[in-house]
Amino acid sequence: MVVWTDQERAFIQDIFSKLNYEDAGPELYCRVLIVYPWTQRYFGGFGNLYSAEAIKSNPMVAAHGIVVLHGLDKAMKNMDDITVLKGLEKALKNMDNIKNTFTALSELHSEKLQVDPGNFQLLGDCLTVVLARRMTTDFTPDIQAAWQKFLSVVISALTRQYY
Ligand code: HEG
Repeated sequence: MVVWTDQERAFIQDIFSKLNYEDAGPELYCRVLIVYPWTQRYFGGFGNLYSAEAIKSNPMVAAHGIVVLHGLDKAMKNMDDITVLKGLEKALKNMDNIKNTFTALSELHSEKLQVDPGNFQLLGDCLTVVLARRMTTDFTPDIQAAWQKFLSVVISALTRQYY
C-alpha cells in the first residue's frame, strides 16, 4: 500500500512537467546502453550499437528513450486518484493504481522481452542522473526523496508479473 503526500505528488508532477522528453529520453537510453552494456542484448533489432558514438547517433535508441519516459509519465498520472473518489473502499482499491497501470507492461518485460528485472533499477539510476543534470540545485534532497519513492513504486510494479 503506497500513500503519497500532497507534497510528494506535487514534486513528482513538477519534475515531469519540466522535463523535455525529446531531449531527456535519448540521453536516458544512451546512458543505460553505454554505462550498462549488457542491456544491449535486449535491443538486437535496433541495429548498430557497436560503440558509444553509434549508440548516441542511433535513432531507434533515441525513440525508445522517449517511449519509456511516456510510460513513466503514465505512472505519474496514475499515482493517486483519491481526490476524485468517494469512500474508503474505492480509495483502498486505488492505492495500487501504479501497479494496475503497469500490469501489461510488466507482463511484456517478463514474458516476451525477458528483461532481467535488476535492470529496472539501473535504468532508474540513469534517469536520476539525467534529472539531476537538468535540475541542478533544484534537485533538492526532499525532491530526490519523493523521486526515489516514485521510482521504487514503479520498479516494484514492473517486477510484479515476474515469477
Ligand atoms: Mg522497457 C519496451 C517502459 C525498462 C527493454 N519499455 C518498452 C515500452 C515501454 C517501456 C513503455 C513500449 C511497450 C510497448 O510497445 O507496448 N521499460 C519501460 C519502463 C522501464 C523499462 C517504464 C523502467 C523504468 N525496458 C527496461 C529495461 C530494459 C527494457 C531496463 C532492458 C534493459 N523495453 C525493453 C525492450 C522493449 C521495451 C527490449 C521493446 C523495444 C522495441 O522493440 O521497440
